[in-house]
Amino acid sequence: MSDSVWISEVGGGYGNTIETTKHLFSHKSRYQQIDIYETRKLGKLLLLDGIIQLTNYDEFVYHEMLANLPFYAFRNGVPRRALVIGGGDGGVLRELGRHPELETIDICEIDADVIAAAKEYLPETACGYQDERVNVYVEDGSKFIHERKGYYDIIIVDSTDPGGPGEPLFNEEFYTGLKGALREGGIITSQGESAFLLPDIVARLNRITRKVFKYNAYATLHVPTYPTGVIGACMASDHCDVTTPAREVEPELAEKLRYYNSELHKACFVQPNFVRELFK
Ligand code: SPM
Repeated sequence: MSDSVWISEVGGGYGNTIETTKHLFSHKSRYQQIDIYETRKLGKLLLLDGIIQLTNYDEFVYHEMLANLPFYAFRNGVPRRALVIGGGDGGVLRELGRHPELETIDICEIDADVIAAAKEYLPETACGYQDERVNVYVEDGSKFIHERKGYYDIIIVDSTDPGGPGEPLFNEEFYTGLKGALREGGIITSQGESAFLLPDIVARLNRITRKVFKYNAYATLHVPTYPTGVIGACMASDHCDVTTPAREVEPELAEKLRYYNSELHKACFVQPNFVRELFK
């Protein structure tokens, strides 16, 4: 008898389906339904409210890019203070932790149960919490940023889709708050959705970041287990163009990274015509 169960994320007339072999964790937190599965081919799978957040198979793409695009685009010296909003699985923390230049790595995740579940079932990403520079705040990120005015060099918004607890992270007020939490030279990067699947949200994020910041840009990342196989990283700064790296990746780190490199940093911002149209 097979233990195989196919789990689908469906939405927008489209779906992604993954073969699972064991339901490791299921819990309704104050904010959302949290599920973790063992899959047949992709390692573990994390879903929040039925939306695919990560698999061990391809999470490195998303986490390396969200952490390293702002880290290497930063031009006011090197980044010292980083904030992650959301990202309770710890994957962005793990990537930031590879940089000894960072003195402070704060994370503001609204759902303590996501953090606890990740620590229990997803050690591959939750290992990011073991870094002694990491400070955990279980709070609403849209409020937290107002307590840290002019403080961070890079802020990474690793949100869920709009609609759940991530909803307040998709409006102009939030991005204005992010700008206020940056110090001179600061850069933000946020989960920017797929232009194939959610063009209205991609266009909205572009409109907001273009209005609030002097420079903005949209990167495309290849994440096969997200519906449509791609997702965006939305970047913005008042200080500099973010589409070229200011520094090369250190050779020892370059050997460890599986997706990010300096050439890709430049290439991921080149958009096809239908995305350029969205941004007009
Ligand atoms: N640290 C990983 C968390 C991932 N956060 C982003 C998830 C976005 C998933 N939505 C993709 C679009 C289709 N629903």
